[in-house]
Amino acid sequence: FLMASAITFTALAVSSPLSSVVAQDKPVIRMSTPASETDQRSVALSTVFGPAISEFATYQPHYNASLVPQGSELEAIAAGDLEMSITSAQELANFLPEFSIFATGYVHRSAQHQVNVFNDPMMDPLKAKVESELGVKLLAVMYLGKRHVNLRFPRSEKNVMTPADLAGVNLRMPGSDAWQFLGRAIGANPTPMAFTEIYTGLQTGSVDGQDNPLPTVVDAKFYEVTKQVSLTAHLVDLNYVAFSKAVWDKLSPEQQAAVQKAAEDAAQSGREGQLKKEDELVAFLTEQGLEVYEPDLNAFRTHVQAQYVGSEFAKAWPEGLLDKINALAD
Ligand code: KDO
Repeated sequence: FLMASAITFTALAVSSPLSSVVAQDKPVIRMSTPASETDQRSVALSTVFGPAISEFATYQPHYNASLVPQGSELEAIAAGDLEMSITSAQELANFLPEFSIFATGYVHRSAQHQVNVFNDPMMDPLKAKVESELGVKLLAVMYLGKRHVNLRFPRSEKNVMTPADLAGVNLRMPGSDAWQFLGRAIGANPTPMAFTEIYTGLQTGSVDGQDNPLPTVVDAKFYEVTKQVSLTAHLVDLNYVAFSKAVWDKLSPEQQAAVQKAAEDAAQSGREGQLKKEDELVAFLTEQGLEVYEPDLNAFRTHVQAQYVGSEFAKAWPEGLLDKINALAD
């Protein structure tokens, strides 16, 4: 993909019987994600975002990190090798450390809280920085769900009620500092691994478990190779719809407005789908023989928050931002 140009145009030369030649150039919007085609965010983008922009652009999704490896999407957009992705606060924090605030355990409280934070004027300087430094526009916030601890062991072997119970547990977490810190903050021994390698990692026992929201546990079939979920809800997780500013700047104001609306509508549709699945899937997982239970949430929250206070991450947070986030409604 490194050879590709900033925008790939499909040039379609049509010879009409009247002998005029019509050249129709539509930018192709390549979107790369580690998520599968059936993930609710993928479904929302292909059924809502793609059709809404089809008059002037071609939405072209690439799933399972088949185009760009997980974690390299922002660089790819910045280099003009990709037009779109759904990126995480953890990935953004690699470039702009202040984004780690949104990757911190127990900061976002719900899907609606994420939306209220994203739409608040407090986000404007952060969005502007992502645009000027990475050439990426953050168009909307997508709901990934509440991340829980999902282990290979039955509860009789490992009963996860407090962070102390995760001591020595090799928990796969995505490979960046903000993710690894969160893994340690919940008490585990985090191991970095790409999303696409988790299933095999769990199957072979190279990791003891992983953390993801229930819809992902089901979509990626992790339930086939694990025995329990402790509903820690340590991160109400999100992805931002990330769009190339170079492509954006070539669109007309009407097209820009259409892309913006399409992203917001897709995010809304994906959020509804994901919330519904989160509700339904405890029953499904229980039917599959997994033990799904609530730990001592107060113990987790208190421990995690204490790890962030005074950390390198917290030092990068703009003054007063955490208070503003906390003050917003759910
Ligand atoms: C994961 O690797 O565990 C993660 O959940 C991290 C998210 O930021 C996001 O990239 C997600 O994977 C993928 O979209 C696959 O669901």
